[in-house]
Amino acid sequence: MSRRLVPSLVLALLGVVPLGCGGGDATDASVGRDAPSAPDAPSATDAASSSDDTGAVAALHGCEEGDFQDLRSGPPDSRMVMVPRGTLTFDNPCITISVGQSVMFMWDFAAHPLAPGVAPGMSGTGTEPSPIEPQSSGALYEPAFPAPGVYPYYCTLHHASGMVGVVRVEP
Ligand SMILES: [Cu+2]
Repeated sequence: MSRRLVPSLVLALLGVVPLGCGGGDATDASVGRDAPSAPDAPSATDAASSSDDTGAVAALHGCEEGDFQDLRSGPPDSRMVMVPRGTLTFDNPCITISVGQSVMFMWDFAAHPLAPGVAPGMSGTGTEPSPIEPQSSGALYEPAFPAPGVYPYYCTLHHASGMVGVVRVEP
């Protein structure tokens, strides 16, 4: 059901992305099984299944090189991250934008407080300072990213369940 909420652009991009964010053997198996039957959104499902990953690979918040959705050339409202209803995941956890662009974080921040940086217990390092500021109320937050870098973020309540993401900002 959550896949219906994924923007069509993301679905289109997923068609050329081999793997979601989870990595590892389980991801390979699930993608292979799901692909023929439905245009699934592996990034959303894998974010939940990656909660057991301990960051053994050098992927920040589970986002490996091939996982990043390139949103640089789309319209502004394509650069969006949401929380599909009934899930503890971000629908678009690994995205690439250009310097000067912004990202629309759209969900209930009281239910899923947003924090910048690497989630507790996860490995990796993000670019500092991060333009992402903590949010604990409201439902729309649209920070601009004026400097290139890799900016991780997470839900302070559910990061252990996979509510983590990364905005990669290219020059
Ligand atoms: Cu949450």
